[in-house]
Amino acid sequence: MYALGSPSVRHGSFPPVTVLTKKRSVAIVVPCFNEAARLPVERFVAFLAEHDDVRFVFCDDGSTDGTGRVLEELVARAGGRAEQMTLPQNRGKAEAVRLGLLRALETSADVVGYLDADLATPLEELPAMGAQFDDDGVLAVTGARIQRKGAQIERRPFRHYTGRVFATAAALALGTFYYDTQCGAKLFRRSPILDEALAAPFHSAWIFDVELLGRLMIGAEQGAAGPTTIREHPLTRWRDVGGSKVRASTFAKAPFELWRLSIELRRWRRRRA
Ligand SMILES: Nc1nc2c(ncn2[C@@H]2O[C@H](COP(=O)(O)OP(=O)(O)O)[C@@H](O)[C@H]2O)c(=O)[nH]1
Ligand SMILES: [Mg+2]
Repeated sequence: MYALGSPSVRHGSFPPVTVLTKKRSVAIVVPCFNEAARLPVERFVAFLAEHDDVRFVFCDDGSTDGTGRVLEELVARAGGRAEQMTLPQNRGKAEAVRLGLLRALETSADVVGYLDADLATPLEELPAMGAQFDDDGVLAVTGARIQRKGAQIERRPFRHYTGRVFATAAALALGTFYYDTQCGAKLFRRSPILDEALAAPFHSAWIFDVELLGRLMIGAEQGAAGPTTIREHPLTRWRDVGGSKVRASTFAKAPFELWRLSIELRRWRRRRA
């Protein structure tokens, strides 16, 4: 067993040695909408067996394909460190993630977060992301899919290039540099700024990640107590998994959604000031 927040090294047959000493507990929300055929149950179970400081909150968002039964099996094999939340009707990823994070904050976890059910971001990326919280000023760590030598970022060219255009527009809407707002892997430290950011449903469905980051940045700017640094973590591996539920029409709506979001964030800033 070794700690999620502390990458470990193995020395021959000796037990793993923790390199970084700050151990913390992490609760990760996995939004699931009709994931019965895709959910990599074995990978979740194996990861839980190796990391005793992590738990998962699977949020079944009104699935109609038997996802609930697959999750029941997973939860039964998780040694008490996975739970299933069931929303009777489909509320969309944004609300499923928000409700899941609120549930995760009811546990004793120091860090909460979310991750796509298809494990496009592999679970093995989490320890390095979690280790970033060793710096007490860090509020959030988000995965960044940066194509570069030495990394395996497998993304279809269409998604890559539309993603780059969107990311640039999202950074402009946020008024800051941000490489990749849309990666499905994000971690947050328990803090008053996070509580505020999750207090009300998001206005945007598909680009709620940008809205959440915007709310956190506004909280930090307005001097709320606690950690304020948001870090992007360049992933070593990421893979576009087939079976996506995002329709091509969604990309067409992106500019309009971003415009609406910048108005909404201005309102949020005024309300909190
Ligand atoms: N709760 C919820 N999750 C969804 C919905 N649509 C997609 N997801 C989840 O969002 C994650 C990413 O979905 P995916 O279809 O792989 O999108 P893509 O990788 O961005 O193309 C997965 O965990 C899905 O189960 C939805 O309507 N509700
Ligand atoms: Mg996916």
